[in-house]
Amino acid sequence: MEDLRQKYIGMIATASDESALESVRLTAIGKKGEIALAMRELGRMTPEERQTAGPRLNALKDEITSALAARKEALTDAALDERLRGEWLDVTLPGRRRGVEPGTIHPVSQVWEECTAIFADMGFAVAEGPQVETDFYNFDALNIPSHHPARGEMDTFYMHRDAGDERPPHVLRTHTSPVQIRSLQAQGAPIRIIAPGRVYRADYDQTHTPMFHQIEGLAIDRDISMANLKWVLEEFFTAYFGTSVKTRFRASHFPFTEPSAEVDIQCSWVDGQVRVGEGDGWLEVLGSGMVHPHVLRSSGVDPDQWQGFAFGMGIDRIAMLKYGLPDLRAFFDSDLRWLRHYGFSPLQVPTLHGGI
Ligand code: 2NM
Repeated sequence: MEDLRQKYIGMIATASDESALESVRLTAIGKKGEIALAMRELGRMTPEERQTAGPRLNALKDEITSALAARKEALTDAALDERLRGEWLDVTLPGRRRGVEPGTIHPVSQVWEECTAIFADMGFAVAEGPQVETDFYNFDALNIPSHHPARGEMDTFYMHRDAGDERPPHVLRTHTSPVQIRSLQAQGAPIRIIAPGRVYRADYDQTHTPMFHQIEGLAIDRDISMANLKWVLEEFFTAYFGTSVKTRFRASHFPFTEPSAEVDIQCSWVDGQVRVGEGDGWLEVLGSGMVHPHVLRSSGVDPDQWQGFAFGMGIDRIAMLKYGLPDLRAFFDSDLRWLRHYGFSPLQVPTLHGGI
C-alpha cells in the first residue's frame, strides 16, 4: 500500500502537463486502475483484513484525488504565469505612426498666439465676436457710408436672404472692427482690447486670399493719444521681431479714425529678402488712428469724455515677414514640404511671450 502511495504521489509531482496528469489518474484511480483492482481484492480477504485494508485504500484514493487536483491547479497557474510573461505589453511605448507624417501648429496660429501674448503683456484683453455680421456692425457703426466701395459686392461677401425678406443681408466680416464695436457697447469706456480673428474679402492673388487673419487693437480712456499708440506699436514690433524696430507714421485716411496714419516699420533689403529692424527702408504693415467721434457715439461712448487709438494689421502678412515666406497662398495649401522648407518642425510649439 505504501509502495502504491509513493509511486503515484511521485508520478503526480513530476507530471509536466494536464495529459500526463490524466494518464496518472487513469492508471491510479480510474475504473480499471490499480486502486480499483486492489478494491476488488477486498472481497477475497478475511473480514479482519478487509476492515483495515478497506479504509486505507479509500484514504489512499482520496489522497491521490486531492494530489491530482493540487497538481492540476499548480500546472494551470504556471501556464497562466507563462502566458502573462509572453504577452507582456509596455503601455508606455509611443504609438505607431501609420504612414502619416506629423504636422505642426499652423504658422498663422503660432503667430496669432504670439501676438496675443505680447499685447496681453501690455494689458490688452482678448475680444472675440461673430464672423457673420450685420452691415450695421461691419459698416455703419464704423462710419463707413453706404456708397463706400468696400460695401460693394466686389469686395464683400454677402449672405443670401430668402426671397421676400427685405432685411439688409448679413456679411462675412471684412475686418475685426465689429468686435471692437460690440465690446465697446457691452463694457463701455475705458477699454483696452485686441481682436484677433478670421476676416473675409473677395480678393485672390499672390498677396490676397479671400480669408485671412487680422489683429486689431483698441485703447479708449480719458487722455489716450497717438504717442501712446506709437509706444505700443514699437514695443510690439520689438518683442515680435526680437530686435528694436523703429516706426514711421504717414498721414492717411480711414472712415473710422481721425486723424489716421499708416504705419511703416524700419527695414532693409538683402538679396531680395526683407530684414526688419535695420537699414533705412520702410515697409507698410498697418493702419491706425484716433477712433472717430462718430464711431464712439454709435458704440454708446461720449466722445467729449473719452478718446483713444485703434489699429489693424494682417497676421498672415507679419508671419510672412518674420519667416521670409514669399507666397501668402501657401499658408492654405497644407503642404508639409513647404512647412519643412521654411523651418517649421513637427515638435515646434508656439513660443509664448511671457506665457499665457
Ligand atoms: C485699421 C486701421 C485703422 C480700427 C478702428 C477700430 C474701431 F472699431 F475701434 F473703430 N478698430 N480698428 C482700425 C483703424 C483698423 O485697420 C487697418
